[in-house]
Amino acid sequence: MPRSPKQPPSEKLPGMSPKAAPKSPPGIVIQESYAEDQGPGGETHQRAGNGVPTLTTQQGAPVGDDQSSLKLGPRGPTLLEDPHFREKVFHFDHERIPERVVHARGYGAHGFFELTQSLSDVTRADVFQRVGERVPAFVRFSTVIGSKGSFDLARDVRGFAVKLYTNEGNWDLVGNNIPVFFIQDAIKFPDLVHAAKPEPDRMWPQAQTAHDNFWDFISLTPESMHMIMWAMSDRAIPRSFRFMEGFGVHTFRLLDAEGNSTFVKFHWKPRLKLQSVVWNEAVKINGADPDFHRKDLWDSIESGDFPVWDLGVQLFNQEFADEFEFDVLDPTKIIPEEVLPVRIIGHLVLDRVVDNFFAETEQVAFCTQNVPPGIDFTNDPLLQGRNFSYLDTQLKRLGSPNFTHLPINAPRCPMAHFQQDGHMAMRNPKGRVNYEPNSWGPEVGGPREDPDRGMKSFAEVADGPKGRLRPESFADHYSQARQFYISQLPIEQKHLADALVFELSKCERPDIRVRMVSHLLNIDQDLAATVANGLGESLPSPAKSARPTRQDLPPSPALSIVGNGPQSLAGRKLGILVTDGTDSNLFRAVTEAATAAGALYEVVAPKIGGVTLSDGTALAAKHKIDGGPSVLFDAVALLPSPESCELLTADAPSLDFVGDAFAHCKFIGHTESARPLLEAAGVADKIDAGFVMLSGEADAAAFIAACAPLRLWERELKVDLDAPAS
Ligand code: HDE
Repeated sequence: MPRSPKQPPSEKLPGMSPKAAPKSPPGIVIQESYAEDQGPGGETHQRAGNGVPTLTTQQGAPVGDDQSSLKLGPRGPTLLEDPHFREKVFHFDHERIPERVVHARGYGAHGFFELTQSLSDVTRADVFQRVGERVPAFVRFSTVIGSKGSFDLARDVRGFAVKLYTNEGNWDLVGNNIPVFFIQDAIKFPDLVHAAKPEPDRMWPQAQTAHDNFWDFISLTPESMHMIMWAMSDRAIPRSFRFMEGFGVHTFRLLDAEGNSTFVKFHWKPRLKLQSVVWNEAVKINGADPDFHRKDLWDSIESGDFPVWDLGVQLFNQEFADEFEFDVLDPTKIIPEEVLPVRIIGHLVLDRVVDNFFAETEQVAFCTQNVPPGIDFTNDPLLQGRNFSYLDTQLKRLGSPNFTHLPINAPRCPMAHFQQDGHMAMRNPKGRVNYEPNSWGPEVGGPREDPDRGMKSFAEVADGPKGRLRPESFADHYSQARQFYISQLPIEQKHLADALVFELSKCERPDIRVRMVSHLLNIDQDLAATVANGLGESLPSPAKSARPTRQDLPPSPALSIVGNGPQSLAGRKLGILVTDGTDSNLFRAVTEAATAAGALYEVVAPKIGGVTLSDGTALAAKHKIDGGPSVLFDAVALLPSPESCELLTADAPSLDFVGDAFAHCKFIGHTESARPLLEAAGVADKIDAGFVMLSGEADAAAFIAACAPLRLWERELKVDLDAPAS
């Protein structure tokens, strides 16, 4: 086919969905995240005669030469006297602060929380009083085990830490995307984390629980079984931060002005609904794009498609707590939504990426103890331990008790106290008085307590023997694990068993694998049988259990991801494979239908320079085929021209593109001319409801509509290598 001359890049059609102008957050005053150094006249730069900003040292001295260090002769020794060199390298040597012991790899963004239903009947917390009022927010999502430089799609719990800058102080709701935790008492946290992290002699595996130490600890810690069900489910491999729930995990208290308490559990629910990837896909995403999640968040915010989570609360009183079948102080238990509905009271919108990763995302310091008046703690032993740990860890990481002076950590409301000095003190009080009580009068003497507005704890009466104790009411470790398992759809149960088999297959010690299966027997017989079969082990006896597993807890449909999926491609991404000669009308129709559905698209082509469409238009590519594998997309469209398709049939990345999309149960739109590629990829004889023929422009909208369930899970359910022969 004759090629028309390519147009210069600036005139190309875009290779990805056009960028919308980011909306500015309406109605909120956001403090600049980084104060600029300014001269006395407000100028930010010294300038050369030609107006170009001048490079200076930290002391403000103009730098004349930043290319070579000071030497004695061109080939002579470097002089220690060189102040610019010494200052520059000294500063570089100290650029890193210790990464977080856990949750080291994270990504943050700014936004706001807006109240839509007042809670003034149960709490005096200022943030919950006035409907329609917004407070600024900063959120940091994270993996738990991996180092800062690890990959995004590790099988892991995700941190969901929210800082709300309320009018009465910062509120840090430091939660996870899973509503329960591995352990019941904070004293076991160092053991849990040591066991999960790379083994201390060999220092592997990175960002993975698939190793002996983790499963050794877990199989000796029955209280972790409920959390293990969640961690082995697809919740631990989310498609992106935008498609995850968040949970405060612990039971907290809300307090009204009289000090009356209402228990509360906090939930963040994504407007785009839940979605996860499959494990084989996660493994490949980690290779293709280790930054998959952070880029997803950045791209969505930068394109103006701001992610939104509703804030829900489960509110209950002491009577409910007394009657509920599990202890509400036990962080390994949930209260099913079907038992106690989640009431939506507001939403969180993320609408601004950070200006500087280090200053904001790395230096942000969350502390569970940061609660404003009207929100209080319970005696959950994990929460109590966390309240010590987070403050302590910030001192280690940020190096000074003045970490609250950093703009990202500073409250946005007025504050006044007598704490002073220390490393890097940046807010230094003026005047003579730095103590109280004092008799200098209100103007000179500084701030005073306010018994009416000030923090008050719930006046709980506590009594009992001193000792290292666990309540009897924490002893049932299997019933809710079972409830989670039976609440999953068949495809989710399969993934859960696959994950256990995968992880335990990485354990070198057979006794650890078998010990885990003995716990699974207390959760569900079929699950245990499938995992044992997948491992090639015979079934052991069930693990000794402090309480029999309850068989009467009903499934909780709210716990399924697939059952609560989106039914729309909105917010998801379509990968479009094109070549020279691709039908321009069809390409436009597909992109228009995707955009109309609220989906993004990216163009994948044999060359990054792009292609020439059938009408002679030049089309820019976002990815070369081997850099844009189908694992990066939620659905794919194969639109090669007949001439160019032949070339792709011999190209391994092109075959993977198709084969993986099929294996990962994705919807595949294709032209008749793509058939040789389907044949070469070995899927032409497997055409099912997940394939949509794109014969012409009229089919584009139907294809995008067909993608709404996101995956055709029947495809995967046809085979299960782990299941015992029936
Ligand atoms: Fe954390 N946790 N944690 N954790 N955690 C930290 O604090 C700790 C726990 C969670 O994006 C550390 O600032 C203890 C539960 C998140 O900066 C550290 C215990 C939940 C983040 C710490 C727990 C979490 C952290 C490390 C057992 C879900 C990241 C750096 C009692 C509700 C916050 C830091 C961010 C971070 C201690 C258990 C969530 C070491 C002792 C349960 C989201 O202080």
